[in-house]
Amino acid sequence: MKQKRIMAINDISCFGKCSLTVALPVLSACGIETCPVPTAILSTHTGGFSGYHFKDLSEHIMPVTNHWKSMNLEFDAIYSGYLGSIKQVEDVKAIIDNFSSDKTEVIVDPVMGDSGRLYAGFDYEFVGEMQSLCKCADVITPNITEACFLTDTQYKEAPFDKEYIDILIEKLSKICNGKIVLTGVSFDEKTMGAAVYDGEKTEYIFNEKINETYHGTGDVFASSFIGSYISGKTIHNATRIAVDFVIDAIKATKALDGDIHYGVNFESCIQKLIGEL
Ligand code: PXL
Repeated sequence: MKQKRIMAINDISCFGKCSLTVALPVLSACGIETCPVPTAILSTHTGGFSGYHFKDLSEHIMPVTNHWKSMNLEFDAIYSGYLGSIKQVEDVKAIIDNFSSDKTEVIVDPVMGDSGRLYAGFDYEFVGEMQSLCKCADVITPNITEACFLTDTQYKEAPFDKEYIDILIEKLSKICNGKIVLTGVSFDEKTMGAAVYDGEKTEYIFNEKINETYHGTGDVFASSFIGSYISGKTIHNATRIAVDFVIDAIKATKALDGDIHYGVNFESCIQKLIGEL
């Protein structure tokens, strides 16, 4: 069997453990060759730091992937994360068109916001563009905030009632033809996890709830989910592995009093992740 290969379209935030600095090590640990398409380089991510350096790399996205196309490279998955502009979303749609085949899973993490707010630099026009990218996906992995923006639903704080989550999934299923893994789902004070909609029914996968919001956990979730899913786990098992990986990483960070903006100590949990695959 050939080694699996993923294209990861995301930024490099050089400090702060998110996007490609998470995706590359986690997917490599899963045994998957990961080819990055960096969308931007930043000194830090934009969540909680000021004065960061940001260099847009849009002009390189199509030349990099066009070269790969000319080499007839094939990918088992295309994974898109943080995209810095409408043009970049359009480029990702073109890349999906160029590389898609029956064997290519398109996984869109519609990175746009958290805690009820859009990240710096995003607006409603971008949300509309992200909606159209979700249409091209086999799987989307929004958090509750992103699900609310994508579906024009009022944001609520956890714990949620089941009806609210059912409505979000129902609305998301209208903008995405694929499967949905909705993160940040919690129905009580003690547990938190993800809702998995496989096209027919929704199932919930929970672990302990930890009250602080650590930065980068969405990317830790998406990368470990994709690594497990592309390694052959079912969508439910891959979600279980990712939910547990995120909680393990948060606990490891909390144990060392890690700053919530500095990302989570996922490195100390990689051994266990590998053991689950
Ligand atoms: O983790 C999401 C993310 C990725 N990349 C950049 C970000 C953020 C969230 O703030 O700023 C640059």
